[in-house]
Amino acid sequence: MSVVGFDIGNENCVIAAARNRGIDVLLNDESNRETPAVVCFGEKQRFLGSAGAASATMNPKSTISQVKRLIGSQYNNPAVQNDLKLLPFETSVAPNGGVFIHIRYLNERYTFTPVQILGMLFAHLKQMAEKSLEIPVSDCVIGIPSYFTDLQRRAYLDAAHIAGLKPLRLMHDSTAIALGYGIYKTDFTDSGPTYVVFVDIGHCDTQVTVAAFERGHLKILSHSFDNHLGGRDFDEVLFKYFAEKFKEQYNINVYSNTRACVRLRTSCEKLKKVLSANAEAPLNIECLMDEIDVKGFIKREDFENLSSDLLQRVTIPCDKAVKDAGLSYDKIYAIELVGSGSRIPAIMRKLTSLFGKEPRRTLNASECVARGCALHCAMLSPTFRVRDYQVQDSFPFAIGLQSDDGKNISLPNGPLFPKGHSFPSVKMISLRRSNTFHLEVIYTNEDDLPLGVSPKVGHFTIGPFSSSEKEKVKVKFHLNLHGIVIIESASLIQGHSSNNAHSSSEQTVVDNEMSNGVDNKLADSSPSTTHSARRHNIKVYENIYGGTTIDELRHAQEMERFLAEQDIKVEQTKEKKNTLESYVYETRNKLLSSYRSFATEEEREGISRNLQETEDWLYEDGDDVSEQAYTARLQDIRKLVDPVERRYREEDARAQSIKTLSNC
Ligand code: ATP
Ligand code: K
Ligand code: MG
Repeated sequence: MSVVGFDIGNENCVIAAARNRGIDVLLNDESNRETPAVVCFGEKQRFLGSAGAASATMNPKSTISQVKRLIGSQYNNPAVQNDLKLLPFETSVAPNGGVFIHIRYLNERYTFTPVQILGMLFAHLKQMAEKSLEIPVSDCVIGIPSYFTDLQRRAYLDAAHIAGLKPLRLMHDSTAIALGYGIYKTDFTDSGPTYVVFVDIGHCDTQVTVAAFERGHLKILSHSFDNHLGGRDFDEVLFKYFAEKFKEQYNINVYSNTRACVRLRTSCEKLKKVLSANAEAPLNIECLMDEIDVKGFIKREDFENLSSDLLQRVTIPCDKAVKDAGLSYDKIYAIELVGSGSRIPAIMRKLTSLFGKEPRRTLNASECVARGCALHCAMLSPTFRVRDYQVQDSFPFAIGLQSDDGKNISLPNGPLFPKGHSFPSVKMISLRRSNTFHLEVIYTNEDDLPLGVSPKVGHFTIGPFSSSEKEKVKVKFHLNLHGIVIIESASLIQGHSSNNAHSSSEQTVVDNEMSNGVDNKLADSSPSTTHSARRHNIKVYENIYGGTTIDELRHAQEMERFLAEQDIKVEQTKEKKNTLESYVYETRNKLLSSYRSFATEEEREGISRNLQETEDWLYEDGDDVSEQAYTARLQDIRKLVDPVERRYREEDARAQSIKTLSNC
């Protein structure tokens, strides 16, 4: 059984797998360890991953990148609108409030959801992993940002299902990183926890996590983030700088030309990387627009000055994470810097002055998330034995309940799941109701959420049932392994129960934390009721705001199958065409050499003529035809060539046997 971890980045994806000897990062077709998170719609087939990135500047409008930014997001969120400004493809608002992506493909207009696009990427990565491991891949652990909402988490699961993957867990990126860091370390003492801060700067976001390590155990103390601060923002600083420069210098407005924008952004990203290792760097783009070649130049110092606001912002989530963890800077044992966006030298300097010590880079900056996920997958998988290690994660948002009338339901111990609550976790609440009722699950503190994100999670209908008087209803909530809230069950407790004494206080809560998340069997430790009580299960219907329905998911799966078949068909046709082409060249050569004495003059002429006709056909009418047409053409020539080939083989075999005999 496969044991795989996926890190889906805004820019790069990494796949790691557990094998006998440890965790390996899998290579893609280009033998790279990172695969661009790109889906490109070509003329007749999709180009995924590296192939997609290669055609990005050619077809900007049909190349989808950074889909992770759009998944499970509301189109009208101003933050999403800002992201869309940087992306060249066409979008609109979907009926559920999400994002629709519009593409011209196969001479038609196609509309996809971000879930579908991510599904395509997952399918590609799955295929890559299968090719590399030579076994089917389905069980996996997938890294996600800790700030992902319920909806984004569900969207990830949907995308994975479209691709035929079975995620055992969606795991917070930095929890995966902390696991990879802690599990092999043996120098943690018993004299108290060791506190480590993980700073992950990716392409679009920055995540900071504080973890406490003890022997055989890690506990996440806090997660914090800036989901609008990453390498991309530094590219944008350069982009704006050069766009202005070129306006003055060459009188061109890059903003008015999609392709020029894409090319300048790509060049600025390269330039930024050069500046990480050099004090200055040039920028040259041929024919950027209006047939003008542009030349530019920038010093690292100037780049750092232009980026001073961004650099300052890196400190904010760091500070918050340490505060939320209830620690002071002097308690921090180490700061571990990961994510390729952190390779800008000024970031290291900024963090050194913030923490009063230099961050380390003990982990592999681009692979640690995928490795941690694969490790966790091994821990969850029955087929692997991993050393005993406890991972206790914490959920970054407080989760609460509202009743039908929009009023907050106050529970004795604060929110249903308070901020920083460890999960997976189960809570049982008791309410007194006489009829079908509704519960709204919400994130109670909007300030903690990413900008513009709706605090509404889902609407749950509990019923139908009715009773002549208010009865006790127990609802069991589960903040599951993925960080998704579900109602696991609801039941009506009828008859007198010993607890009814305090029925004036409406709710009782029982908190049932789960250990390492592996144990799914939950003991019902609710207050016991007397013998006369009867228990009936009540139906629960969930409506997730902005979620994908079963029908939509089924449609998405069918669409993915259709698109994948189309890709295969195109690939097979290309192969058949290649086979025919090679056959033509090989036969022509053989006709002059090995076959020469086995064909009559007439046969040779006939074959030569056919070969020439086929070659001409391949350049003209036969340039782009069906798989069958290439096969039929090949069969036609073979009819002429096969008799010659047979004679040649017979003679060859005779010669061989004579040789063997004479050797005896
Ligand atoms: P995210 O975590 O936001 O989803 P990701 O995981 O794909 O994205 P990473 O691969 O960690 O992101 O980092 C990509 C970013 O790192 C890009 O902005 C890239 O330009 C930047 N980057 C890569 N190498 C360097 C370098 N040498 N110097 C500066 N920046 C770099
Ligand atoms: K990555
Ligand atoms: Mg990342």
